[in-house]
Amino acid sequence: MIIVYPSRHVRHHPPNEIFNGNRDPHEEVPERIERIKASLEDLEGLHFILPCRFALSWIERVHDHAYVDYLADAGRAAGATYVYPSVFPYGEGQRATHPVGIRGQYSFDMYTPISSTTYEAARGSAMTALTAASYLRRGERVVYALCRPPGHHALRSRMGGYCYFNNAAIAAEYLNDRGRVAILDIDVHHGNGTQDIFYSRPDVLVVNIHADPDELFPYFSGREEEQGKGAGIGYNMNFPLPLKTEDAVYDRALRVACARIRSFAPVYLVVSVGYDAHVDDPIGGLHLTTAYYYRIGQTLAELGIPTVLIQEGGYNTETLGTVAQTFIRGWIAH
Ligand code: SP5
Ligand code: ZN
Repeated sequence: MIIVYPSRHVRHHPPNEIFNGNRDPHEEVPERIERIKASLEDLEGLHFILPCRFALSWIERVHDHAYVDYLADAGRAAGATYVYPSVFPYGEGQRATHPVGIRGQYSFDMYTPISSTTYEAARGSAMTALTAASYLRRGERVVYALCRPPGHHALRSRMGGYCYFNNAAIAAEYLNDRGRVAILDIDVHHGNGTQDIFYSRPDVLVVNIHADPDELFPYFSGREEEQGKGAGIGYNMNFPLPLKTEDAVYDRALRVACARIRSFAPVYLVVSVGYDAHVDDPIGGLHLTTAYYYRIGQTLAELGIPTVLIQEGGYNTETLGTVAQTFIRGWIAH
């Protein structure tokens, strides 16, 4: 198995997030990916590579050019300080080069920050996903992209939920040149960005298993009745689960999700892998065990579809490494 690791992600490290008016420590830290990588290094037969460069046009197959530009510009304006959509003025010595309303136009939440390092990190994360996808197109069966920052909340032209570019959607678009692609999202949060990007499309199936959005971020999407629109009706599927759902109930949803993916018969599978459905995650809400991640790995590998794994969330830096390693061991052992 090839693991793509974006070494430059470490430069994106927002110290805080502003949530419900509080300045909390930021959960989406560089250590997440470092822990996962370190733990995977203990496994035999994995090959670690750095991302390659791809044209920006691959990102712009998914994201509006104006949004991509904004992210770069606003980052330059912010400088070294992290700027939050809900905090204005920007900070000492900083000048708003964009009216604050523009920030609202390009954000769907109030706490995902930008600094001068964000654009480069987000681009590197997208390149990580593209690199993984390119190995798949060259015949690899499974490639794991350790993307950071994550991507599945990012809309065509809005950031949010710690996400800037939608890495899974970018990989899926790249792979879609060769035929139908299915995306399965097992992050505990609903992948609203991925759903929205492909909502009208019958050639990309999007399946999401997540905690009930009445209870958990992103709150405004992820309901069962969201099934696609126009030509895309029937090609979006949501499995919202009650808080504290344990392995057995989750597994029933996973099996229905896999049956739908099989019937869709995709050429490629993209999995948005979050480890935040784990019982020990600080911001999740589901109660999956470490051992169950072995079963998830096995179950997905058994689909037998060439797969790119895209890292999304997972915030307990103490357990992340073990959970990721267990998931990959399950995959390899299937
Ligand atoms: C990719 C991904 O998993 N994004 C998740 C975004 C969820 N954001 C919710 C923010 C609320 C958490 N803040 C609580 C801080 C407690 N220390
Ligand atoms: Zn998440």
